[in-house]
Amino acid sequence: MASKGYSAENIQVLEGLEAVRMRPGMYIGTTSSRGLHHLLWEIVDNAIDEASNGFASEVQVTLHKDGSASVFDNGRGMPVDEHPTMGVPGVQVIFTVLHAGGKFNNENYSYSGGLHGVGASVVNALSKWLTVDVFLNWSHYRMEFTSQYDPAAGKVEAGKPSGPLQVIGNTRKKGTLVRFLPDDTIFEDVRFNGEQVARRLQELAYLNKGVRIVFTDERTPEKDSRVFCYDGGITDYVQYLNAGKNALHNDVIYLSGSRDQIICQAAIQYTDGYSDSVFSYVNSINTPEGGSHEAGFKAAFTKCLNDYARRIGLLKDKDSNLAGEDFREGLTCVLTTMVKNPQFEGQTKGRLGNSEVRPAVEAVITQQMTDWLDNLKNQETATAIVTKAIRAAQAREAARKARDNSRKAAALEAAPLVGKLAACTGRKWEDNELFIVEGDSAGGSAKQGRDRRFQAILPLRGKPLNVEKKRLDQVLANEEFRSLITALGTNIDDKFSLENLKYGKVIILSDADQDGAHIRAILLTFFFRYMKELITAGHVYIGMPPLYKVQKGSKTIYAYDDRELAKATKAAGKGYTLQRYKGLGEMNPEQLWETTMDPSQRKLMRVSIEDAALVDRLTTILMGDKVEPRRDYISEHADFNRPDDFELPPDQNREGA
Ligand code: 1YM
Repeated sequence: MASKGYSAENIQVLEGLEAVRMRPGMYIGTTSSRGLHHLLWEIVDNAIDEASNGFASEVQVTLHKDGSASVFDNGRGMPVDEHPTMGVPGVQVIFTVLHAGGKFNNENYSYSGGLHGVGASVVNALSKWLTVDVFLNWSHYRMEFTSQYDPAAGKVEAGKPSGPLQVIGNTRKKGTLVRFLPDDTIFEDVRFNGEQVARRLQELAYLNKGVRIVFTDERTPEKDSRVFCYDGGITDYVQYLNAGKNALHNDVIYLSGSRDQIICQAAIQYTDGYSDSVFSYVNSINTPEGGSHEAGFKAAFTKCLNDYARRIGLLKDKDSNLAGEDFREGLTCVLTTMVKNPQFEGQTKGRLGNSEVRPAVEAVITQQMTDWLDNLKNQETATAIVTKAIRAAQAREAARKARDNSRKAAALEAAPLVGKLAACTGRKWEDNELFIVEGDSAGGSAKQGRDRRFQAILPLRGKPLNVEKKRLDQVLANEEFRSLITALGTNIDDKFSLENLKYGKVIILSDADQDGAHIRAILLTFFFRYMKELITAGHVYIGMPPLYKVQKGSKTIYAYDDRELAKATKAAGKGYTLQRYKGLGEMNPEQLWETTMDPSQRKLMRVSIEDAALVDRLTTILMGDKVEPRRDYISEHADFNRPDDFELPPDQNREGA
């Protein structure tokens, strides 16, 4: 009986993991680089859970030379005793049964991220091999799994134990070590991006106060190793985000509390800037689209400050309340919440849906913020915040007038705009593309080379205004941006509406030099600050002109980076000519079409905001007025040309390939 039940369960187990390999997208969303990294985050999340629940103090993440990744935590160690119904060790269940996480769920684990909720077994199913070492009860245990073709079965056996749980020896260590090699027959690209991994680990370290996270990239010649550990948690995070800015007050405001089992923390610091930077998280997962927790925070924050402004007489009876956005000008805030069963909604699952969270966060923030405002030692800062908000309200009114005027002006100036913008003839906005091209001469080539049925060209004369240092009314006074806004049709800032967008793709085309990088950065900053949804909805792209042309006889190969150049010259053999393109202007219309505009051949990068907080910090550093952080950043990242160095992690879109 027992042995029959055991083998039946075994069969079911194997079928389960094979389903993951049949439809990986259903479990990890995509098999692109993002999906690959998702495997690592599944394991890291388990380790961080162990630490945030107080059982582990350190998490080590290592990218190995052989392409595998490993994660270690010094916690309790995964259970190795026999599972009551499965009859196999706990670790084996965890790695071979889909959604096994739920079986072990108890009070301690009720705040897990659960964005995809797939767990360790999915990582195993999508790996060539996976090993788990458990250090527990003074013993070192190991179990190994492989996914490989079984000729007898005529199929791939997914995540199958290579043998039983072994006892390797004695140990003083405690914890769990998981190492795995992603399967290159599943993923388009199996190389982990060290920078991306480090960035997320740093974020996790800020969100999990006091946890020491050690990141090592053994693939680099120097074996890069970095330690992230922040005793101040999100307070340190806010200071880090404000690194390039002038803070209005030194002490970060820290609010925390819980209500109805919802734990909530906020760290707040104002700067003399104008942007509104609220970064919210649920169970350590970023929610760039906001949701009920953010709504609760904003409502409470605005109400407390309005009440306070009246109490101290900065707002009079006759004055109307200040708007939430006025209190958020120059605000940097990190808001975290821990929620059981979070529901993520929206196109990119970046918004918290749980309605019970709003009143809970609102209550915590109201109570905490009221206490903070009542404290005598905070009066100076509190007054400065209200004064700044009053000025913001006045500026908002001025901007509204400017916008109305410029709307009228834009209508009057329709003729010169048409002269600049070469519109396309197609009527379907989704298919239409707007190329924003650096320089009149490249603009001319693009106009001649394009397919006018769906490609429109907007040439930019010289460098556009650096919007980071400007207010909305000044941005609107700038002719380059006015023609861009009019061309897109969406309007901007709080008047932005994606519904009126006239182009499915907005493509930035600039030269591969410092100037080009700067123009690109300015445009991205503009989109980021005033049309964020254009980016989050995936409409912004960076065109990638080739860097080299390798010609031999009548055969031409274009190379888009140094790796491709090496390949091209090798393929060409002896006697080729090499041309390095310094600017778009060096290409004639046909070449520009072939290499950069033709959807079947070109390379585009889609711009995404994966970690908006760090992007925001970088836009400030690169575009703001403090020189020093900018110089440090640029000298650290010498090759400033490629957009990934701007750290807007783009999804590499090899279109048409
Ligand atoms: C390197 C990854 O997974 N650590 C880890 C995992 C678990 C435990 C301890 C643990 C949990 C419990 C009891 C409990 C578990 N994870 C799972 C699952 N590090 C890493 N450390 N004893 C040990 O929850 O009561 C189950 S146990 F399923 F989520 F993977």
